[in-house]
Amino acid sequence: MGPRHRGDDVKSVGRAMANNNDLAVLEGALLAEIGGAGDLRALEDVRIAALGKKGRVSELMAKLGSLPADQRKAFGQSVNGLKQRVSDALESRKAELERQALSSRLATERADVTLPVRLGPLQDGRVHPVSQVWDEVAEIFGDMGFAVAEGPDIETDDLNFTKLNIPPEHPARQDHDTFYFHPKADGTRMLLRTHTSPVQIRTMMSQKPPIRIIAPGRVYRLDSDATHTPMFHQIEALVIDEETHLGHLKWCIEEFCKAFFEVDEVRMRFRASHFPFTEPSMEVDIDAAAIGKPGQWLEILGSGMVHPNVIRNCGLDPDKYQGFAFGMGLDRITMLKYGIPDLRDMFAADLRWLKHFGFLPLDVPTLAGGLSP
Ligand code: 2NL
Repeated sequence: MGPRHRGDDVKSVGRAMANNNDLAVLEGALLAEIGGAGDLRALEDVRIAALGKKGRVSELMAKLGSLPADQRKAFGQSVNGLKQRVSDALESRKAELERQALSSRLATERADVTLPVRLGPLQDGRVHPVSQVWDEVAEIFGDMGFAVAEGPDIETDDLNFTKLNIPPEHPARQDHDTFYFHPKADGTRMLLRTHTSPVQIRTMMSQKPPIRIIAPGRVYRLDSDATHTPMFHQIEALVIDEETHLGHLKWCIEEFCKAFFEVDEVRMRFRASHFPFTEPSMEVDIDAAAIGKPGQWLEILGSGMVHPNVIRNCGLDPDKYQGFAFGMGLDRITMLKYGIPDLRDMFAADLRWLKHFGFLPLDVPTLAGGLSP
């Protein structure tokens, strides 16, 4: 619609003044343009050209004043009627174009919410097997009512050794191959904890029984060969109450082993052992059938009833309270469960190894959803 047409209309109105035929022609033309507008922008252009301040319908209204008085009313009514019908046509065409735009968007931007999660950047990252097993173990013991306790990696001699019934001259101190810091001015020596037991000591010193905790964490020993790294991961468990006994310990360990290795039965063997902080003490082996290799025993943890001296050292009455504790190497049970052959690869930060043995971030272990993917 060019300006030439517009001029013609105005001229014709000026000439014939109230020619209803002219109005009908204009209405037909406008309705055709509205029907022909292919999108919302084109339709808006049509609206402005018709009903805008300088639009063709508005200009007709402006001519009203120049008409003879007897024609004004009828002409005004005709133009208003035209204006109303053009507005209605614009409205309904607009609604139709909006419907079309929406359905074409819905057709092209379809989302199938039943598709598996697309990981995007998460695709490349992997959770370290030890982190995965850490979470698995926390899930199993959490289900049995244990809380997770954590403590500092840098500890005092007292909490790491003395309170655990390992006095200064005790030979077990040598067994632990401890990393010591330089002595402080007051003579005390800090160290890198050699086990997570100080976490349990702290718990016994600050909480009243019943106590049910696991303490996972990094531990350090001055030792490095094919089966030892100077930093490794341990998880210890502690239960203290008034009547906790060896039967509870055996049940708890058996339930853990079945849940962890995801088997219905596990054959176990308890061997007498010795730790300064437990009496009696037992090492626990499981039948390797649990990992698909029947016919061998696998040592998986050390355990025992907490020594009365340890309970007393933490300010609790050993005549009132008793309980059990056990400790195992997280790295070792990780290697056993997931068939990882070499300990030293575990901390080599080799991305190819991590891609092979690692877990997807969304494979969070839960008892309900299955512990391992
Ligand atoms: C092993 C043995 C063990 C404990 C850890 C413990 C902690 C407190 C009191 C008594 Cl506070 N015991 N922990 C007990 C027995 C064994 O670990 O071979 N770990 C790899």
